[in-house]
Amino acid sequence: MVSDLRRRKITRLFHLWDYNHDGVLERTDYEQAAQGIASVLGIPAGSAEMDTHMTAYMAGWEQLRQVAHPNGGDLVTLDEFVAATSQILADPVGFETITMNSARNSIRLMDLDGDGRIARTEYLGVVMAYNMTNDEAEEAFRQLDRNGDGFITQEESVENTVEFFMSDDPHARGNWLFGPF
Ligand SMILES: [Ca+2]
Ligand SMILES: [Ca+2]
Ligand SMILES: [Ca+2]
Repeated sequence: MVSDLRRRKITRLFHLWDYNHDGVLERTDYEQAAQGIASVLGIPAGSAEMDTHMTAYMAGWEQLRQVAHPNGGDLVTLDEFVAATSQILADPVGFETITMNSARNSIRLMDLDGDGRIARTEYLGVVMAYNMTNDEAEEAFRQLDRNGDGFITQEESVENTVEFFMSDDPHARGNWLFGPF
């Protein structure tokens, strides 16, 4: 059972991950997203680093597919995604995996100068690729930089991620993790 607010947030995530925008999640969505991220990060094709990156990313797809379709099946609809995500999050290990991976990935992706935190300019540069307007991106950064010091740290990123997946408070800052919801 998921509240309307959490369903809206998870729906936002579904559409971001539906890379080819055909309304279902499938293996190729994850493969293409993983390759897109690899090119943002400058990971060379065919390298050992690329293997590690792809394996880690595709494990997320396998986990989702197995929870959504324990008896086989390769397409995940929005309803199945909402149900499977709730089920994964209800398990403490699944919860820890999702929140920590998500927080770590967002820092890796956006921390262009490698200082371990996300500056406003780094954030705006990356999220504009996700169909956010400039105003939406500015508002999202303002919310996610919890103490207003101009950077999203690892700790803030973890708190935001936990709120995104678990909070039913419409004013929780972490609701903005993937933009307007
Ligand atoms: Ca798709
Ligand atoms: Ca940085
Ligand atoms: Ca901050």
